[in-house]
Amino acid sequence: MSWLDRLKTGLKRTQQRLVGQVTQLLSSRHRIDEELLEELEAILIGADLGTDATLALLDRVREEVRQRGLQDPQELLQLLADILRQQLRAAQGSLALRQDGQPTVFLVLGVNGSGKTTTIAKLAQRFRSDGRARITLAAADTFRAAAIEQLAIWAERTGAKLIKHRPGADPSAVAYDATDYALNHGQDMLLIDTAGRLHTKHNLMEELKKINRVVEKRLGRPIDERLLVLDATLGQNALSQARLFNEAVPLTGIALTKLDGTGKGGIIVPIAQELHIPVKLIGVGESADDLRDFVADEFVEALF
Ligand SMILES: Nc1nc2c(ncn2[C@@H]2O[C@H](COP(=O)(O)OP(=O)(O)O)[C@@H](O)[C@H]2O)c(=O)[nH]1
Ligand SMILES: [Mg+2]
Repeated sequence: MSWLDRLKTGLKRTQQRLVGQVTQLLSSRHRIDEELLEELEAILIGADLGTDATLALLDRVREEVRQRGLQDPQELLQLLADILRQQLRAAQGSLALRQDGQPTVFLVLGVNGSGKTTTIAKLAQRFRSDGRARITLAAADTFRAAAIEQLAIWAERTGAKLIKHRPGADPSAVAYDATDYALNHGQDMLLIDTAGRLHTKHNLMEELKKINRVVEKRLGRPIDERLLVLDATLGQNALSQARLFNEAVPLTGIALTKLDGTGKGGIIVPIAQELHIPVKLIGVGESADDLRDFVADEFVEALF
């Protein structure tokens, strides 16, 4: 299956919930009027664009309808796709990969179950086949023994070096050792896995700040990507989660996972509009091929 087909399949539920409803509305009407636009607004808010993003979008729609003198409801679908494409393009970003021979370092963050460890595994596979083959994985999620084991399995499968300590050990110490290893052993990539849950939210955020600080100190430069893995099935809650993490550790990118498991993929619109953090990766399934760079044009094409 081509990537576009995978993406279409992955976005099927979002497509039905968002575009399906809009199409239905438009075909039941004969002209564009305020009542139609209000119903459109309700659909978009309900399809996880939320109030702010929807109102901003509808402002643009109204303006274009006026300027272009549109009357036929059928023309609204194309207009909507065009506006969305523009907005999502502004939020598209690509992964920062170093070209100077120094290890590229990713700190991967997110709540439990969002997909951090599997995202790391998928990235490791991809980097390996792209010729960035010397990869170190850091098991800085020391909160659960199972998390370390899971990463160890992926390290073995992808031929990566694993740096780990005992369960319960200081995650910053793991991250420090891994950074040290990556610098001393000519590694291409260092991918740091972190915990998504501690006894309190405060502890988690303090721990993440410390990991970030310790790694950057050892590197003598900023980490290349501080990547937040966000579960798309959370819908609107993904926004508050992103804000929380961003306060602790300034994020450089978002990986939006599990788009295949949800009709809530519309959440990418407020993520793009309100967070000002580039979306770099999207995940539409469990295999390595299902995690790709986010490309706004592809996304909109698959959706519409
Ligand atoms: N359907 C689907 N499942 C995913 C995706 N990304 C991750 N998962 C699954 O989500 C579950 C939790 O992932 P994991 O990496 O362990 O989350 P972590 O706790 O953040 O490390 C696993 O079963 C993954 O296979 C995705 O894009 N689509
Ligand atoms: Mg994990």
